[in-house]
Amino acid sequence: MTNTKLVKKLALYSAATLVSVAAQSVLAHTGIRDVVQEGVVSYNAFNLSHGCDGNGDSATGNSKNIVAMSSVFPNAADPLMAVVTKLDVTTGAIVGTLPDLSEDITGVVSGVGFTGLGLNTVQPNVFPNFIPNIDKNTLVGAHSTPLKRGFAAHNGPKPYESAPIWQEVTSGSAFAPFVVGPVSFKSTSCAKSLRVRVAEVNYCEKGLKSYKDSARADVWIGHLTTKFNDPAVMPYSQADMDLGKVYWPTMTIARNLTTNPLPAACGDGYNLAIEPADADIDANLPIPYGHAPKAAPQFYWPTTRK
Ligand SMILES: [Cu+2]
Repeated sequence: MTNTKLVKKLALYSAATLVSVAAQSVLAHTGIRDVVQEGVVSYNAFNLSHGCDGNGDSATGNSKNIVAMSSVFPNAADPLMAVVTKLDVTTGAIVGTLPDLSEDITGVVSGVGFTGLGLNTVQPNVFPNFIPNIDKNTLVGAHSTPLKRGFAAHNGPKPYESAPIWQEVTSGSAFAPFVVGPVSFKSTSCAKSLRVRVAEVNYCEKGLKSYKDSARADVWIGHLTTKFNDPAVMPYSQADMDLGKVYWPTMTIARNLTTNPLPAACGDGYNLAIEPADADIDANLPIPYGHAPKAAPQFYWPTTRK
């Protein structure tokens, strides 16, 4: 082996070591693959990095295979369906709240939500049974298509049956793709980035009899809502909540500080975060029950159909 090849191989080994260390960390939850650059369309994805109740999240028990997922993005037309905060660029502490993104993000109108996120769906997806979440009342884009809010997917058996995401023995990545962008920062804004927090659930069990199983799902909203009210299925502790440590799958949209620098008066500026409000999560994160493609034929917790 040449020295160049040896160096390449060593680099691969250390990268693999980093990945396996990360996979065992409690922070190796479902995340979002790529940072999004300002002004660019991003073909991105959730990275479902481990199964339920194991592989680092739990001291005991094996990880279960994933059989479904659901998601909701903070892009509702009603700004009351999202929470917008300003964050200190160094500490991440919340330094303010905003009614909407109209001060900072190009194209956002005062009193309207973040419909310009540019969310679009991608098929095939992580499972063959695909359920887009569409707001038929809000038309967006050049072709006036209904606003997409998120999506769910499951592995059947109907109408299409597919393998689960295999996680029983060892953690592995599975991508649930989506598209966002382009998103740009106003030249007058002092924001350096926008952290888009997305509610996401991985399901490992389905059916009414699973509703008390703590390994039925991993719910990535980091806090309790009226419907998602079981701390056993999310990385949750009251102590963490008191410290403001709430885990979200987070997609960072980075400002281009070269072509769109902060105005001098901004100082260090701030980061922005937007997340779906609890009412939006409870309305749109559960997988609806019914017949595919509009809904899943099985019950996935939580559902209003019991
Ligand atoms: Cu995790």
